[in-house]
Amino acid sequence: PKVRRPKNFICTISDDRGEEATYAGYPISSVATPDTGKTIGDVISLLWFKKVYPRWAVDFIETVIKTVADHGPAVSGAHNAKVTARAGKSVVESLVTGLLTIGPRFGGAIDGAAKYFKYAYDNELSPAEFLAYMKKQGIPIPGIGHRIKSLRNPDLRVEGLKKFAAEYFPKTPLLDYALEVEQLTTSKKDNLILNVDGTIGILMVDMWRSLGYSEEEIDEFIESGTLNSFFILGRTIGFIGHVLDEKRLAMPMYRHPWDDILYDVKKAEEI
Ligand code: Q5B
Repeated sequence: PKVRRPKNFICTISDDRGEEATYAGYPISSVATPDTGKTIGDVISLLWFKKVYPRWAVDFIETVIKTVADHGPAVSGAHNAKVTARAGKSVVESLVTGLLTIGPRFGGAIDGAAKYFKYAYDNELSPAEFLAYMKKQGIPIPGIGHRIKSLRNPDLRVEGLKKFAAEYFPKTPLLDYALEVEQLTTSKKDNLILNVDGTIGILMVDMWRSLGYSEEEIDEFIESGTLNSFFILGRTIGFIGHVLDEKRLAMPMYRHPWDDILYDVKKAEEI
């Protein structure tokens, strides 16, 4: 009898053994060229979710990627990537230093926003109860707050995402709840808006629910970091742009000016 050799790796998303490699069963040629009508959103739905998503969901994914592609040179990740490029490092080395800043404060609050807002909504916490719950957790509410955006200086990316959802999503109960929370947080401080990370995380949950995913499947997406991956993928476009910009401009090595550092060094005591 044939004895199957145990495999060291399993792959459930793509296959390169035939004449043409496939993405979740679809030959690359059937999604790659413009005549197929398929976009990066379709490729993501195949390779990340192994499903053919309806147009509105594919378009939403694509909108998210385009929305987060860059937010200027001053943000943590772009700054790191630029400094690294100016130290003479390669594109990939500079890129990863930018990517490594993505986390709970910068760009990587998408998973956390989905997790905590979903928890609050599912457990029917009022916005005030949710704020009290988060205070007990001892962490800022992921998806709330921005360094430069506020009620007076609204984030038009967020407005764009909300407009898309209002037009194309079957329903947006979690976003509606998050906007109630935002009313309360902005009444305390006007930059405690629902930010771009929060809007993406929350709308992705609304999207997956409308697509018929189970709560367990959605929780698994959140726990595995799927949501932050949208920011990682999109912002990679911008970081590469900044790195190429540095190389094109042949900028010299960066050194931070002394007058922008508070030196507060005391002579170490002997012990
Ligand atoms: N407070 C984003 O803080 C920021 C609070 C809060 C309750 C909150 C902060 C935060 C959660 C993480 C999050 C994604 C660090 C942001 C992004 C992409 C980006 C970036 C870009 C791009 C900003 C001052 C006072 C304190 C705090 C209270 C602040 N946030 N309370 N829940 N969430 N948010 N990150 O302004 O009483 O004075 O002690 O951690 O969602 O990353 O463009 O820059 O595309 O690249 O520095 O858009 O909100 O203020 O931290 O000094 O706090 O507000 O407790 O209260 P700030 P802090 P108090 S989008």
